[in-house]
Amino acid sequence: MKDKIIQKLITEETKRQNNTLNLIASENSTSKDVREALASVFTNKYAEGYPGARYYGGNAVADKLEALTQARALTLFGLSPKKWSVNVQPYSGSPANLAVLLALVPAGEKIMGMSLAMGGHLTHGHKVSVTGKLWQQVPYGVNKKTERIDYEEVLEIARREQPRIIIAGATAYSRIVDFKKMRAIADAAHAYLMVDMSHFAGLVAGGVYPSPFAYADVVTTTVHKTLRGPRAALIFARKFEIRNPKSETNQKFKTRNSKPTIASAIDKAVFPGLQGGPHMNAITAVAVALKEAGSPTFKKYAAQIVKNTRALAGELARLNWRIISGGTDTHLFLMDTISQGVGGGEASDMLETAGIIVNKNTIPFDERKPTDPSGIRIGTAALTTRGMKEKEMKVIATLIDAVLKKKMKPAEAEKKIAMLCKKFPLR
Ligand code: DSN
Repeated sequence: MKDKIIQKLITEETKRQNNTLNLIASENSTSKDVREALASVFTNKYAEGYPGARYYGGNAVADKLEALTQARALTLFGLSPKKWSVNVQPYSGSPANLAVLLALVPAGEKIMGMSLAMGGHLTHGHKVSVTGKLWQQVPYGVNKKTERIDYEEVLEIARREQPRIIIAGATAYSRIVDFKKMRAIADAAHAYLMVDMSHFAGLVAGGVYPSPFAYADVVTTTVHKTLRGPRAALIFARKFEIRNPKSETNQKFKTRNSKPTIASAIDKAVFPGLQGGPHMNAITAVAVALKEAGSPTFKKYAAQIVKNTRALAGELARLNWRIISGGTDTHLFLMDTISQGVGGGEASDMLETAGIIVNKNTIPFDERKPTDPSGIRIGTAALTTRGMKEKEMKVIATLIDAVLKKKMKPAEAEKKIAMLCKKFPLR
């Protein structure tokens, strides 16, 4: 690279990623093929519109690429193109979620999502997000005792509030969501069911987390978490007519010759509603990642993620750390640090000094501020990509424990971590 300053920063970041243990639950490390696709000449192309209906010339190859990506996405999750459509253009998870809401819920109406404080995502209607400004969030959370979703309570809220859409999925919830129950709740409230599977999409693809597709009307996902692709998102939508076609929003999407479907309304909300030209290089890399995620090795990878998370959480629990909800079914868990006298922010900083990267996180019913919450979130997808297994997870739990309880100097921990990292280099 001619730009030496940028080259230096890339080298520095490569070193940082190689020499630290990444336990951030929403991150992963992509294959060389994914990165090669991202850096391809598709970055040069404007392709506003959809395959076969573009606003610029020169899109014959882009059309093939986008159609192939759509086909790979449907195949990966076992979906029939007769029943499901997929939009592969969202720049990332937040615009994907926003596009669904713009397509299906008139502004000002109620949307029901898990509250941020309980593990939900900002774009599920939190007040600081545009989704909480354009719509009214009806939040649900977890039971104080079990720290798991209380479906009876969710049903009660949905019946009372009658939201237009219910969003299942979270960013800091370690348990399997019961999609069948969420569907029954949505039906009882005459609401759409949207599942945001961003965090666990790779686990669904790998067959170690239940698929939401039998129950949801719409499924959104980012591609860069457990799915191990580039930063991008997908929206899967059922090809049925949207309900309440008399509402203003829905009329907007009605075309002269065809009745609006959920899928067509969402396509229009993505482009031209919300975005301009799709990032064709990102879509190229999505296609590569989707193929990788359909391989037998990816199935093993997904299963290993869950084993690793359970091993890490189990060992930390044995060392007397409180794991929220008592464990995990997925790639992540929340750990209460304040009960051992360490704030989440402080814990994250202490671990980073030793070379362990996590994020501070609120825990359910947190009494502290989100800027300095009571816990940390830990995920194993990135370390599993490096080839680490249960044995390494136990070592890492011991190191986390030693650093947080100040039984080991950060410099000593750093040395041990550097050795571990060297044994498991990034791809
Ligand atoms: N920021 C992501 C996460 O960490 O879960 C979600 O957008």
